[in-house]
Amino acid sequence: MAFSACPKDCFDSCSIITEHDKGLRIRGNPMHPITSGFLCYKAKFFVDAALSEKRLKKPLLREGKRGKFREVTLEYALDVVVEKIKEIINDCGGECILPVEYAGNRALISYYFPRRFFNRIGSSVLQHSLCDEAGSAALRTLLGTSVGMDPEDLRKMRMIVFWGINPAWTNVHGWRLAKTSNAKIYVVDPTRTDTARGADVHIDPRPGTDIPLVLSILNVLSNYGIDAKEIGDIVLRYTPEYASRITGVDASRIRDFALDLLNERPFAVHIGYGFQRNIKGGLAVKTIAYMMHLLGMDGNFIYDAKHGIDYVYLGGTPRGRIINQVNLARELERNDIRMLFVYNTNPLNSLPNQNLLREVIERKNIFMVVHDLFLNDTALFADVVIPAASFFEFNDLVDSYYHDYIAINQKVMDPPGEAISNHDLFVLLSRKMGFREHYLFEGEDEIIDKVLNDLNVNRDELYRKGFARIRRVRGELIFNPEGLREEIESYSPMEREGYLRLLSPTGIHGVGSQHDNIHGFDIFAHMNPSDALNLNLNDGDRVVIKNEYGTVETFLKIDPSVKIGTIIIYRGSWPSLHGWNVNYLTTDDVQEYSMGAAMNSTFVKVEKVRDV
Ligand SMILES: Nc1nc2c(c(=O)[nH]1)N[C@H]1C(S)=C(S)[C@@H](COP(=O)(O)OP(=O)(O)OC[C@H]3O[C@@H](n4cnc5c(=O)[nH]c(N)nc54)[C@H](O)[C@@H]3O)O[C@H]1N2
Ligand SMILES: Nc1nc2c(c(=O)[nH]1)N[C@H]1C(S)=C(S)[C@@H](COP(=O)(O)OP(=O)(O)OC[C@H]3O[C@@H](n4cnc5c(=O)[nH]c(N)nc54)[C@H](O)[C@@H]3O)O[C@H]1N2
Ligand code: SF4
Ligand SMILES: [Mo]
Repeated sequence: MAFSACPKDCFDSCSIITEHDKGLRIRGNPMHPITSGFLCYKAKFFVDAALSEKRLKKPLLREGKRGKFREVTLEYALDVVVEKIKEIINDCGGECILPVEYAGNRALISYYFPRRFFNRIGSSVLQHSLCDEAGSAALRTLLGTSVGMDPEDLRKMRMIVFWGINPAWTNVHGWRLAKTSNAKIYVVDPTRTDTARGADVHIDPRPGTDIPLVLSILNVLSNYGIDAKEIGDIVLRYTPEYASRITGVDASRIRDFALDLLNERPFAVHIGYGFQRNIKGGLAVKTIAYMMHLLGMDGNFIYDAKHGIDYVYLGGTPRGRIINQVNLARELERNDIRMLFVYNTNPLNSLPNQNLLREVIERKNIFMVVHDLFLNDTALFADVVIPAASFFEFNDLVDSYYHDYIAINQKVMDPPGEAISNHDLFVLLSRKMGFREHYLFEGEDEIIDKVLNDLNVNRDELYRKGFARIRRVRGELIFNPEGLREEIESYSPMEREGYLRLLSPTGIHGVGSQHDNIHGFDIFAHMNPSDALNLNLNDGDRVVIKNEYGTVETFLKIDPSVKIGTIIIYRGSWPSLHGWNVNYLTTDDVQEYSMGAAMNSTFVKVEKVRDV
């Protein structure tokens, strides 16, 4: 028996008990206060994925057209990569190389160690902006921090609001915490998700109208001594009746919500990542936090968590120029990046505006190195593919952006064939580059010990239980409403005549794009019955969905849980398996905060495919 720690990009960071004497079996660590002895739906596929015949075992070298390869040895593949890196550095400098990485594996060594290599060669640096970054930046401007409360304190709340998040699917242990508390549960989400169904009250604003919703709550609260003086007389305009026309939420329900926020204190708000991926998403997060401040609840949001981990030690200090992630295609168009080195992410799936991204990489003949476990869409586009290890195949530590535990991940088997962990890959690359610095060769165990020492974690306890509690670092909240009034004045709801708003939330089956190749994702276009009636569409119809970014074809599912005027296609399905995914339609426009993602501000037309 050993302890694994789930390194997927997920709030819960579960501690896992792994049996590996007869086959490989996993279960949730019963001692862990958050994991509580169970794993999520998608964890069923971790073992299948790790043992899958589809795993990459040998490096591949492109031969001719993209997608055509021959197998080579790891030694040879790394020689090709190092030669190319040296050539590019000589010709145009380290900044012409861009590591494209994200949270496919967010264990500390796997995530940070490769950065030491890229800092050493002076590469460009990817500015993460695809997930929660706009909301984080917005919170920092208002409160000085995006680090929220310890979710275990949810048990002490009288009311819990899940605002634009679907924890019944995306944060199952947080959902359990709420459901086993005595708190009244509110959900604010245009979609009638499983979370909304399980809540006491579901408020369903039109997407992108959370700001007027909050302003109308403040309008109601102004009658009860809550004075939103920092934003002047704006709240006077937002009577519940006025806001109801923008949000689609009945005025009486807005009033009830406002009074519950006033009377059911202390309350907590788990501010979702999903809903802030919209053009004014960061500002929406900030407006919610402002409302919480006025109610004296500003410490009670959940968004990020930090624990005094020394990231500079783990990854070094980046010095290169910064390239934004969300609109990578446009960045590549206007600069001289000649190599993308991809690991821990699947950009030819997860980034918006896929048509442009693929076209630019092709047109500019950008050399792509891809380190992954599977031959996914990004790997299919690569010049060199290097097989990666699964989390059963290396030692690491996993922290959490949600709770206050760090967990140990122990190696229980060797990677198949020549598959190699992130740590070991970059050690080999450093050696081949002729580098000498000790930090490029530091071993997994040495790094683990250093991190544990810094965090004051007792090593024996960690290896006995699988996890240890660490201290949340948040500091004082420093309230700064400067500019908020002007920002709110600049808000106007987005609409497009004749179009539906496309939401691309998280499905239940996988994490990001992981595992569509193992068991298949939901690839339907989900539509409310009333929109289907208007458009003369029936369940199961083949439909074409299009806008200025692209055109896709799929089947329609009539789904009353979808808000009128919107359409839902879940994110993450593999274009190479289905010919498309939702990011062939999504906008790569960015928000003001952090140049953050705004995929949920996409509009599409839907028509029936005519038989020919
Ligand atoms: N339309 C739309 N698009 C979205 C979103 C949306 O809401 N709508 N959400 C966005 C969000 S929130 C996120 S976080 C991103 C996620 O998007 P990505 O960052 O692309 O995450 P994944 O799709 O999970 O891909 C992670 C990849 O890392 C690989 N991997 C796993 N472990 C390892 C390892 O140890 N080493 C290496 N080298 N590779 C490994 C996996 O096999 C997988 O191919 O997607 C974004 N895309
Ligand atoms: N099963 C599973 N769990 C995961 C992941 C996974 O891939 N699979 N990925 C992890 C990652 S990377 C992330 S970022 C999180 C994401 O976790 P969530 O934040 O739960 O993500 P989403 O499902 O994208 O969005 C949540 C909800 O936002 C709603 N929404 C969209 N627009 C608006 C709006 O304008 N206002 C309001 N109020 N709501 C809106 C959508 O209807 C959706 O139900 O989940 C993590 N957990
Ligand atoms: S994906 Fe999330 S809930 Fe599922 S096992 Fe991993 S950390 Fe736990
Ligand atoms: Mo994310």
